Amino acid sequence: MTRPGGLRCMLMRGGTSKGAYFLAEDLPVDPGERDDLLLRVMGSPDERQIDGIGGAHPLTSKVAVVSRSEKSDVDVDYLFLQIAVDQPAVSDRQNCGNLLAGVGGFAIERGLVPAQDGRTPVRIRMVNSESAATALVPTPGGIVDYDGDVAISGVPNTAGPVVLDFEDTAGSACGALLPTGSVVDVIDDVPVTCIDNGMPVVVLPAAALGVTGYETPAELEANSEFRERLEKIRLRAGEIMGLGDVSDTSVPKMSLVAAARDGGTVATRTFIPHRCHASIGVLGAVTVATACALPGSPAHEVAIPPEGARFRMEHPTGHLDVEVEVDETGAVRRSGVVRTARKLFDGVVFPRS
Ligand code: NQM
Repeated sequence: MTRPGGLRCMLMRGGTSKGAYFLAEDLPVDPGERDDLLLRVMGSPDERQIDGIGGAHPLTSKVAVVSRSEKSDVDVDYLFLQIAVDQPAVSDRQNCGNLLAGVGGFAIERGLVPAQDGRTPVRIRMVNSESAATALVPTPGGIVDYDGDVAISGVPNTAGPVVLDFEDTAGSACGALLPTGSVVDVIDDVPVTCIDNGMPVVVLPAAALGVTGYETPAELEANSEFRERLEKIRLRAGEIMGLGDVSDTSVPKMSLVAAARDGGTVATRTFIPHRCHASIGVLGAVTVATACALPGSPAHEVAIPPEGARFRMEHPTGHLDVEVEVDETGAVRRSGVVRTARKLFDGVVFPRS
């Protein structure tokens, strides 16, 4: 429902990201009109997004568009849109497993899915990648409960667990888990794995780029020589991954890997793709974990493989645990993660005219 001059919107933290959640019916059907409206809602283009509700960083300039699904085997459709901060650009070329954590609760709150007493499973079609996920949302007494005692790195305070199970994520955007057909490609003398298990990512050893992989995001972002080389590799990787000219797109992401320092599987620093992530994206982490599981990959060489399926991905503000099972042929059996989400605000947003 739109209100005069405004539109219904819920602001949520999903995992380590924050975004505006809309029902599809509250937005224009035409994608061009919709994107123009969303730029005005978020306050883009402007590096401070001062005239909108965006948080002036790619991780807090995100939108989830949710609707009842027409497919019989899923409850809701979730379209993720990345709203550029300082460019007039909206992209649907990637998925977001962090905002996904809020989709189930939002769908229940908006009456798209009836809540059960205890936990409510919400089957979600991730429109960007034509893959599916099931979110288990805490709903004691039939009401979404965001509170709980689960801590995730990168978020102060605890919240209720949202268990996410993914299906068919391999080749989400590139059509194959290993879109170049190889576990290792060499670009600009750097051995890389071009891989897509829910997120197209180029996984590369930090040491081959002359950094340790333990720097802070600010230190890496300040290193312009390193960033130029990283972007050069990314542009070439985009081509061989079948993504075309990626100079203006948010994928592939670039994940540097180094030996774990804190008891985890591997240490990561991820560029998304121009800013360095404060932690790591969910599907990004699933994808890097998959690279760690593939013998012969540079990630496998530096990783300490877990005994079971749980990979602890170290990142600048802690770690993210993901579950990935790969069979002996290198095919992905299953993947999943536990996240938290929280409703921050529910109301009417007024875009600039
Ligand atoms: O990889 C950031 C995030 C993401 C995406 C990005 C994400 C994912 O942390 O599933 O969640 O890689 O742009 O929200």
